[in-house]
Amino acid sequence: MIAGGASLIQLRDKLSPARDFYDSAVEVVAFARRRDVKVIINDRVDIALASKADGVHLGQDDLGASEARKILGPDAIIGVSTHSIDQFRRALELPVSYVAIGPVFATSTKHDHDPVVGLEMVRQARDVAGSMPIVAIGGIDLQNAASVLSACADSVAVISDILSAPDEIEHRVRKFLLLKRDTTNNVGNS
Ligand code: 3NM
Repeated sequence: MIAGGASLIQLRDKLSPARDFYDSAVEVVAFARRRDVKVIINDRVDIALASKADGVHLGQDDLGASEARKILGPDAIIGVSTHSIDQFRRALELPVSYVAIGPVFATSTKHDHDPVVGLEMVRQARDVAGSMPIVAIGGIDLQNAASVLSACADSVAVISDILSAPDEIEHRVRKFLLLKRDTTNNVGNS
C-alpha cells in the first residue's frame, strides 16, 4: 500500500489477542514511519498509545473520542465511525480529526454492519460537515469510488477491493489515488 502511494493506513485486527495486535502495530508503525506514512490503530487506544502510532480509529462502542484525546494528546489523529446523519452530527462536536461514514454500499467485510447509508448520506454529511474531513467506507471499489468522491467525501477507506488481488495491491492503491486526483480536479473546475 505504501508503494502505491497510501499516506494514511489503518491497522485493523478484530481477531488477534491484544499482545499480537500490539506486536503487529509496533512493526507496522516502524516500517511506515521510515517512509513518512501515518498509521492509525483500529478500536484500541491502548495499543495506539503503546505502539506510538499516529492515532486511533474509534467505533461507536469504543472508548469515546474525548477520552482518547486526553490519552493520546492534541497531535494524535482521532477518527470516529458513524452510521447515520444523527451520529455524524454528534461526531462533529467531538475532538476528532475526521469523521467516517458508512457503510456507503453493501459490504461483506463487516458482518454485523449497520444499514447501508448510500451516497445521499455522504452528500448530506458534506452539507453539515464544514471543514471536517469526511471518510467514506463500506463496499467502495474502483468502479464506484468516483461517485463517492463526487459526493464530496474527502477520502475513501477500502479493504476488500484492495485485498481482492494480493499481487495487485500497489497497482490498485495507485488507481484509487488517481481517481481521487481526477475527481478533485473535476469538482474544483465545476
Ligand atoms: N466499517 P470493505 S463498513 C470496517 O460502516 C468497516 O463503519 C464500516 O470494508 C462502517 O471496503 C466496513 O471491504 C467494511 O467494504 C469496509
